[in-house]
Amino acid sequence: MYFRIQYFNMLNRRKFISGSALGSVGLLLGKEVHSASIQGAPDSPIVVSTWDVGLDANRAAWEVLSRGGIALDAVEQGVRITEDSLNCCVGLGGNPDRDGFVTLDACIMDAHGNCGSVAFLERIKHPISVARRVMEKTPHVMLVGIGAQQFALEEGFKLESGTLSEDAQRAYEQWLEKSNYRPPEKNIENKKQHGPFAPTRLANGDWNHDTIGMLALDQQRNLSGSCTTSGAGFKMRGRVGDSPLIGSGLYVDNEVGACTATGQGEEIIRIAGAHLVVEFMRSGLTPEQSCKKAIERFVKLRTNKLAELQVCFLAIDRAGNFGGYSLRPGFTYAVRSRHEEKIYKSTSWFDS
Ligand code: SD4
Repeated sequence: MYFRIQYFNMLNRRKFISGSALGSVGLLLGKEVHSASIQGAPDSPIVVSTWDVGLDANRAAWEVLSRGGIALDAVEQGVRITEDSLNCCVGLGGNPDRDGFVTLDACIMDAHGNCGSVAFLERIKHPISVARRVMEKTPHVMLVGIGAQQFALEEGFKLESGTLSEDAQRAYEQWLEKSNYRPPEKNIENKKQHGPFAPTRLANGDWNHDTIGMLALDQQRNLSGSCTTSGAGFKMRGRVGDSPLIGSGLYVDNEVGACTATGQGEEIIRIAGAHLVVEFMRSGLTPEQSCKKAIERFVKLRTNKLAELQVCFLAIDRAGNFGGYSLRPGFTYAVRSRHEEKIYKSTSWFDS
């Protein structure tokens, strides 16, 4: 108990150092660092999404928003780009489970509390679009596994081959050498910084993540969100993370704001992360303050288990103000509005 209190105090001290070190706005590695929620544009639609891959996804979402389209279409079209990309781990190009199969999770939610979700879905290219069909064409919110696949096929989606991408095949073969639950200890520095959910190094040298969460506010000032992932690499077969769970990986309340999460799904589920952040915004906190408070809740709950974990939140309020916060450094998010197209680096609880 004593140790835990000491440890918690130590974390608080570290947090203080982190907060003061990043207390001002500046430019780091070409990415803006900030310590307060960023003001959105009252005269512009806006889309925000997790990680650097969000930049391309935002472009597709912006096509929809800038033409006066609805946020729901924007968040679906946006993340489809990421699901499509072979240079990305989000869709079928992602890392497989420990049995060698890629299984996908996704969910979508609109301004009216409508939501749809799929989990443990195999050999279907666009889980986000299947999630939308679940929302629009069934009396249910969530379909999983073979039932989700059957529904997708009935809806005209194509059954893909199930062959692993070159990057995933390489990563799987490396993983099989040790068959540890965690990804190969290939890049220790990267893992130290990001935890087990470190981005994967692709053959072309790029770093990439296995998840994208996107939030959009359209011209009618309606919010929607989407989240899609291949989940944790080399997970147990049947494992489902936070990303398809409404309230954990994604939540939208049109009167308040929206949030999406990324990082270790088990930890995000434990605190119903995205819903928690939205509730903090409801109480009057800014998006970034709300994300930070959810991380603080998590730290308190998991004080002695924080080593190597990463949990990140990204939120937007109904006025289009946005902000993010993560447990450890490394979380980035992309923003697109009439006034900016950029990647922000979020502030974090740990400074290193
Ligand atoms: C999951 N939250 O399946 C996802 C993983 C993730 O960046 O976000 N990775 O647990």
